[in-house]
Amino acid sequence: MTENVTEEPTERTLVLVKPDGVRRGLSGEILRRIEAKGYVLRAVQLLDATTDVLHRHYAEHEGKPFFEPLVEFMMSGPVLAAVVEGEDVIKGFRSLAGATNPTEAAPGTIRGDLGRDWGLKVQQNLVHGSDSPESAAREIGLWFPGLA
Ligand code: IDP
Repeated sequence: MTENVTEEPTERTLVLVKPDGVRRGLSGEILRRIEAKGYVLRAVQLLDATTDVLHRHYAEHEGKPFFEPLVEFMMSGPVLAAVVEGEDVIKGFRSLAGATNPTEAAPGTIRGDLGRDWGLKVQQNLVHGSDSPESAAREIGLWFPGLA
């Protein structure tokens, strides 16, 4: 007798360690938390983000007061981009990351434990994680154009 097991395809998300995280030497700690949770790193690269990629990445925020300062901040130093794989990883990584504002992020989360509110126009909140399967596909294509 054969078991009828249907396997869900594994989900992928796009994670960024923003320039504040790279600058503060937290990339390793952030990747450690991702791997400790059981997620798999499929691709990782350190790069200087271009204005074109950032305008497309943050297109939904265009026109908001923090948009241009955010793009400028994201170009203030190297960014670590990663494709992370695992079951429900899109939702799961956002749980690991915590709330957008580091002051409000719960202890135990990346932003809650390691982030702080610098009182600037942009929340320097260490990480980005895709918010839906559609965003993940779009963002992975943007940051890793060669990845199948
Ligand atoms: P998320 O990164 O938690 O998904 P989003 O609302 O998608 O949050 O915003 C993208 C990024 O824009 C945030 O991570 C943060 O760096 C910045 N941001 C969002 N809202 C504000 C704001 O009200 N003031 C300043 N910066 C903001």
